[in-house]
Amino acid sequence: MNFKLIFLLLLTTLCRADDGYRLWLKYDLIKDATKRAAYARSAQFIVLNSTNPVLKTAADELQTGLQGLLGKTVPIVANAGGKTGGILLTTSPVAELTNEGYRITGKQNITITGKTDAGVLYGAFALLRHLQTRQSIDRLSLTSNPKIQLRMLNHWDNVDASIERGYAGQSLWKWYELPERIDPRYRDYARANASIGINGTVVNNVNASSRFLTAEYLQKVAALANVFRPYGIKIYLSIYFPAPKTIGKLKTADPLDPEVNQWWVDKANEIYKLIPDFGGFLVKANSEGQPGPQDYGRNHADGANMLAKALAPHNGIVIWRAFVYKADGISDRFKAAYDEFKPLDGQFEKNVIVQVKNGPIDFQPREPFSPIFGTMPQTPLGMEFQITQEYLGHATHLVYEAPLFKECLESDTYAGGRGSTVAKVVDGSLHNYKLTAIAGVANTGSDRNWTGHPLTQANWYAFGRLAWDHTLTSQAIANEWVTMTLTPEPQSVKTVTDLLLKSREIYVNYNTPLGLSRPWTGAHFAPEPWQNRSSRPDWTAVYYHRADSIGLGFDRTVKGSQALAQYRPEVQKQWNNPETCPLPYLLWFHHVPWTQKLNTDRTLWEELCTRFYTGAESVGGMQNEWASVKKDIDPETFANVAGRLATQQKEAIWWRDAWVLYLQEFARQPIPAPFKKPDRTLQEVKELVDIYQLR
Ligand code: GCV
Repeated sequence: MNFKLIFLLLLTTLCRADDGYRLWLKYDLIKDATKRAAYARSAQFIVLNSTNPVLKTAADELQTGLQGLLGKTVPIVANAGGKTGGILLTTSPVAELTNEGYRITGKQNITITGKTDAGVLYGAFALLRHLQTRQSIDRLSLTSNPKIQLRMLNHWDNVDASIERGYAGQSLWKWYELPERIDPRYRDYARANASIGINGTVVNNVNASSRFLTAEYLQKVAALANVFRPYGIKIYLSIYFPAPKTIGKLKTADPLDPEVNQWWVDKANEIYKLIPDFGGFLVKANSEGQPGPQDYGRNHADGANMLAKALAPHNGIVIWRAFVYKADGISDRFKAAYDEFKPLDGQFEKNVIVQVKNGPIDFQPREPFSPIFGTMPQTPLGMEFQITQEYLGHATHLVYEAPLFKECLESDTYAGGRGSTVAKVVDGSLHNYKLTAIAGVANTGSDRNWTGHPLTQANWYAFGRLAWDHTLTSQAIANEWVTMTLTPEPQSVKTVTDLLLKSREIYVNYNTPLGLSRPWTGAHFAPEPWQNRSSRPDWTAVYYHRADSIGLGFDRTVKGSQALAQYRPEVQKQWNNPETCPLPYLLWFHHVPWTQKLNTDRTLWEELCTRFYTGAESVGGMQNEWASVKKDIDPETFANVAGRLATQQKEAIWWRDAWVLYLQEFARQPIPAPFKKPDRTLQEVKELVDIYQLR
């Protein structure tokens, strides 16, 4: 190849716009030559003396990363041959390590030790992260163990490639091409997950199709499992509870029926023949129209235990969701899950975990923690967060979710006295759970950059990092992600990190401040606080905010629905009194008069207006901050984010106008100075919303 051609190739590579596909695993050359040389001295070769597939992945990943960062070849060798300056990968039963933990030590020679092969893989990615974030490798001594055993993504992906609540294209899984054609993207998906410690994935929607349990589809699932295995990731399936009827042609799916039990035993045997390390089943039952054990007069434990017994001989588990609510319209939906599950504490088989959404309703921009956490000491409870932005502006609005996840994890349940955080329930330390799990409903899709909005890759990343270690700060995670994904330039890293950190609060302010919730149209996108008609009362907006001539908010105290009684007395004590209830949760628990003075020295009406207006205005601030980092960001990514922020700005004002104009009809007060009356009418806002509902 002549010199001119090489130069042109290099130029094309350097000028190529970044399409976001490489996520945080970019491994671009470290520009600082001194730093690069320092790293290179300890990374001249990788030593791996094993054919174990996961260890091999660790070595390959390390090699790819190092070669990119250092701009030189880094060979993988079977032994160091007496040379120094290499990275040794090894498994060893080190006392301070749990199964998947790792230890990285050394100076001239670096050793990555795991108790298991997966531990080495996570250690390899940790070392790469260390270099990607330009940290010193002098006297390396990093030890880390995951705090939660099962760290999973839940995909709400359907057989037809659509994704329920997905905003980044179609499903990643091409069911019609599997098992023969393996899309290279499956492996890249596994790499990304392994790099942040995710070790399980449920590939199909909880509103499940029985198709996935047929022999035909199990072949396809097995093909995916084969791709994920070398990355330490187990595959799980959501199941359709009446599958014994739809596939097995039985007359019933009653969990106490012997034939039904046998059908599940046979099905489990069939699955494990194809996928020996199959993780287990995720189940949505008797929820939002999905069938379940209650259809046969049985309870959730009966249903879960039947499946658990079929999976137990293979070490599989059942993840049974607690997202349930009845359509009686009388009781408060807030209370439904607790009412159904609390009485079943201790009645589940050992290999069952009950998966609980972070809040009692449904992934709202801000919810108090679900009262189930801390009240079922004898039943392992897993956490379900939503990474996809169903109620967070889809893929248009920027909401960095680590602060949302942390707010819930750090909430005090008082289950074992002060300091009994939700995190301690979920990581098992409070009740000594033998099984621990955390799941995130994925925001991935077929869009080239995986998540639609380039900056919300950070939410996938943050979920994984917190699943591994919930004590990490939102700031540290954002900092890592920005440095690895967007730019290592310190000033821009700081600016974008700050922008991410404030984004959730800004969204809450213009969208659902002070504890408002669920003011959405059916697609959970446009504002519709006036919506008062639906097939069930708790699918209307007015059910939640309860605006009237006196005030606003849902009274859940003893005078109201009494949902507060589901929390421990210490929590009740703080939240029961509107004077001491934290403002972010105020309208979740109290019907507050419009003229009530809050501790901000403003009345409820003034405070609401202040939040709607300043929230919407702050999006402009985010636009300016983004503009200030332009020089350090890839042009394609920069323009993509700038465009989305501009849409967000427009829609934030839309949200503000919808709320203030609607609520003003109840509050009957002027918009307080210095804010100006919206320059459109409520009718005009409603017409705009109608457009979004046209067929
Ligand atoms: C998968 C909410 C969502 C549904 C989702 C459900 C659930 O109601 O809007 O799309 O269904 O939660 O978590 O099961």
